[in-house]
This record gives sequence, structure tokens and C-alpha cells, in this order.
Amino acid sequence: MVPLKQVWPSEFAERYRQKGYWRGETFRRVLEARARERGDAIAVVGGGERWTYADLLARAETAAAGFLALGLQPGDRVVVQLPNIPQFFAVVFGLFRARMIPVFALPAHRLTEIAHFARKAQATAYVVAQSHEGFDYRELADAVKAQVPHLRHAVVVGEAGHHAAFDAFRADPALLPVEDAAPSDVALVQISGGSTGLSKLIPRTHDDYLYSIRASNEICGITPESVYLASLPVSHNFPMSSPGVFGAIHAGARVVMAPAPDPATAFPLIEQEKVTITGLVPPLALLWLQAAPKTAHDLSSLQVLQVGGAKFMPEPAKRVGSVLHCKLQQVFGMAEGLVNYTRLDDPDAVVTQTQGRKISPDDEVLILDDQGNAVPDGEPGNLLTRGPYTIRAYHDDPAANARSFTEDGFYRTGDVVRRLPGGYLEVMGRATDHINRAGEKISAEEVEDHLLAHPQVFDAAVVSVPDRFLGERSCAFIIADGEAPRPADIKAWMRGRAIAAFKIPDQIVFVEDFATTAVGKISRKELRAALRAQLLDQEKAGA
Ligand code: OOB
Repeated sequence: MVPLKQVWPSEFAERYRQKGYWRGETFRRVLEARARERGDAIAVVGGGERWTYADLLARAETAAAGFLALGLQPGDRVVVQLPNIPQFFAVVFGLFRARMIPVFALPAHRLTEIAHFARKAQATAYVVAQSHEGFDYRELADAVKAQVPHLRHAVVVGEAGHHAAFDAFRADPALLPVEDAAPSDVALVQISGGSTGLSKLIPRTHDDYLYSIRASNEICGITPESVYLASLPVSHNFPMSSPGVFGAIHAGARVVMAPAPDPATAFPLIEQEKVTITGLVPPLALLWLQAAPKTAHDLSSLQVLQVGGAKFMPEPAKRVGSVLHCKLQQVFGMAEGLVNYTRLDDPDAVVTQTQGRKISPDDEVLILDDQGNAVPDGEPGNLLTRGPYTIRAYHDDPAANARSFTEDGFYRTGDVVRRLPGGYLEVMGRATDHINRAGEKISAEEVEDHLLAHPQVFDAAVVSVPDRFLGERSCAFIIADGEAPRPADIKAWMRGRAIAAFKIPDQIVFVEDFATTAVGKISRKELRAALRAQLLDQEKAGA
């Protein structure tokens, strides 16, 4: 097995420890401490369940014993694909207790993506819920197992069929490892948005992840009295750790799991559970702003609405305070590490017009031109970063690492930003060709590769197009090989590729050739830029 690790050069690691960022905490110890101190406090609410911290610890220990009883070993990687249900925490803290490593997939991922994560992580098990939003994950589990031989076990929360039933796991203290993980060990694996080709694996250590969580709690005012509503899928880094559900648990606060993020689902939960904080992507924030004035539900407990994952425009940002009667906090982060927040006491202009500033004094932020020279403050440039919770490498991917990290360990975020007074950043756009569709990141290259597998597609280029609601949508330019199929046929065929639905192009345009733009050996990047410009011109002319 390729070892799963994340290592900072020793002089950095020493500094991060010395400054108290890395405190030697582990997830196991965090939960044990909270269960000792606040055993009777409610930790998790959802799906008709209310678990105290004592319940959560007991359920995690049962889960750990169950995974070990299946024959899994400490160090094993386990792909976890669960919707927002309380069992998510029993599974994940169970894996931590058994010293196994969760690899977080989103509910939207399908066979192609899950098989890729499982192979890349050399996973031995896969945890799913029986079904969610009409999709049966047990069938997906069969398909993944058939493709990935080392993935021996599928564990199902709910009706398990012929798979292992999570609900049948039994406590067995004798099975549990005595020794805890080391704080510098990898605790979990996040999935990259993937700007080039397939998603990469992001190993995060106990030390670094827990630092970002603790520091986020402080910035976001999380206390034991806070109630965090998980509106977005909890496997994503934003609702997981910024400060998200793990922040709430670290503080001994309460997590409420929303099965869906729409106002009809979330507003009654806010009223019933007196939710104080939640996080949304911009299109959902727009929906909430639209629905709030008409709702009969009492939303007055809500103190902070975080918005991030994609750019939140200043105009809707200005409306949050007066419509939802709470503070807006902008969050600009990435699963690789660096997270920026506007602060709760920042002036309105900063909160509505910037994407915040870094968490840590030791987050190093560079803004460089394409030649690698620093740009003056206020000028747009490429954002690079390193620091106490930003990874130094993806797992087992030398090519991606050579592209994404400088020799001295800075992560090239691909974002174009400018620095404003006080170190606040404004996100201006990005240098890489991914599409940020309502916060879901889509690699143009990955989608093009799928399209090129179609027998009637000669060539394809996928670009982002500004969209009033989604922020960006995807448009595929296709040169047909012979007679052009209908766009609907291409979409249907793409669905058959077993990929997340958000990757299927929103718009398909057939073109005769790329010649008008693609003279000679133009790069795909330039080609995409030219096609995008052409489309925008046409839209403008048509409007
Ligand atoms: C979050 O994480 P990822 O890994 O899904 O995506 C990271 C990318 C950033 O590099 C940037 O391109 C974009 O998403 N992004 C934003 C943004 N927040 C993220 N672009 C503009 N404005 C923002 N506020 O998306 C993520 C992780 C932790 C916290 C928040 C978001």
C-alpha cells in the first residue's frame, strides 16, 4: 500500500507546534473529552434522532468494533458516502476510534468517481446509506465492488440487503485499539475540486485539521450554546470544518442535520432547533433571501449566515442583514487548506465586498503575476499559499504535485485575487479551467475526456459561462464526427457514464470546427477562452 501521509518540513512543523497551532489533539480524544465534560448535552439532531455526547461516543465505539469485526485493520482507508444523517458521525468517529481513515465522497458522486477514489486510496471498504433522493446506493456498492477488487466490504446504513448492515454492528470493547493515532497521522481524506483531470486526494492530519477547526470556532463565535445547521452536504470541507459540524462538536455545541438545503426543509429546522449559524453556497443564499420575507417560520435565532464556495456578489450580500436579520460572513476556502473569513465585527463594506482574510498569522499568502513577481496591493494576481493547515502534497500524484506546488511548498490555488487593506482578499476569478457551478467544482478536462469517448464526437471543449443563478454553468462545444447527434442524446449518454449529475454540460453547442479560434498549436486553455468569448459575444448580440 502507498502510505498515506502529509508531512511539513521539520522547521515548519516545529514552529507550528511551538506557536500552539498543533496541540497534539486527535479526533478520538476530542470526542472522548466532550463526552466526559458534556455527556448529557445534545450533540447531534436529525432524522428523528437526538443523540447526546455520551450517545455519540457509545455509537462511535460500537461502529469501531463493527468495522474491526469485519476484518478491517487500523490504517485501512474507507470511502464514506453518506447524506446528512446522524449516523454520519457514528461512522466517522467510529473510523477514527478504530484508527481507520475516512475518504469523503459527496452524495452526488457515482460509479466512475467512487471507483477512482477507492482505487487511488486503496480503500478496503465503502460506507453508504441505503438510498437518498431516490438513488439506491446499494446497487452502486455492488458495481464499485465489482470494479475494485481490494474494496472487500460495503457497509450500508439502513436496509443492507446482502451487504454488511451498519445497524447490526455490536459493541465489543475488547476489539478496540488501545493506542490512539499520532496527531501527525492522516486523520481523513478530502477530495479536490479537480481543475485538471480527475479529482485528487487531500490527506489532512489530526494536527492541521483540528487547528483550522479550533481557530475557525474562535473567528465564528462558536460556543457550547451554538447550534450549527448542516445545510450543505457534510462531506464537503466547508460544512465539515469551516467551522462546520466538526467545529460544533469540538466546542461541545449542537449539530442539526438538514436532509436538504432548501428553505422548505431548513426554515422549520431553524425554528424548532433554534439554529444560530449555518453555511450556504451563493445560489442557495439567493433562494433563502427570496423565501425569508414570505415564511411563517421564526428565523430569529439565526445569528450568522456564512456564504462561500463560490463568489457571493455584493448586491445580494448587502440584503442578508435586512432580510434574514443576521450577520453575513463570507468564507473563501479550499479543501487543500487556506480558509479566509470576514470577521463578525467587520464593517458592512468589508463583509459585502471582500471574501475575508486568512485564519492564521502563519498563513503565508502570495499574490503573483504570471512571471512569479509579487503584484502591488490592489492589483489582481495568482494566489499561492502555505501554512499550518495547508497541505504540501496530494496523495500519490507526482504530476499533480509538480503542477500544484512550488519547490518551496506553496500551493498554487488557481484563484486570481487582489489584496485589500487589512489583508482582505477579493476573489476576481481564476487562472485554471474549472467551472464553479454553484460551488461544485467541475474539471473542464475531465468532462471533455468523457465527451471524447462518444463515437460521434470528434473534438470537445468545455467552458464556463456566467449564469445569473448558478454563478457559472458549463457549456460544451462539440465538433461532431459525421452527423451531429442531438444535445439531448449527448446529455443522456453522459448520464450513462456514471458520473455526478452536476458534471453533465448545461449547454451543448455544435460547431463545424475550432478553426476560427484554434490557429495552429493553440493550447486547450486558449481554445476554451476563445470559445467562451465567442459565446458571450453572441449572447450579447442576441440580447
Ligand atoms: C471550498 O472548497 P473547494 O475545495 O470545494 O473549492 C475551492 C475553490 C477555491 O479555490 C475557489 O476557486 C472557490 O472554490 N471558492 C470561492 C469562494 N470559496 C471557494 N470563490 C469565490 N468566493 C468564495 N467565497 O469551496 C471551500 C472550502 C472551505 C470553506 C469554504 C469553501
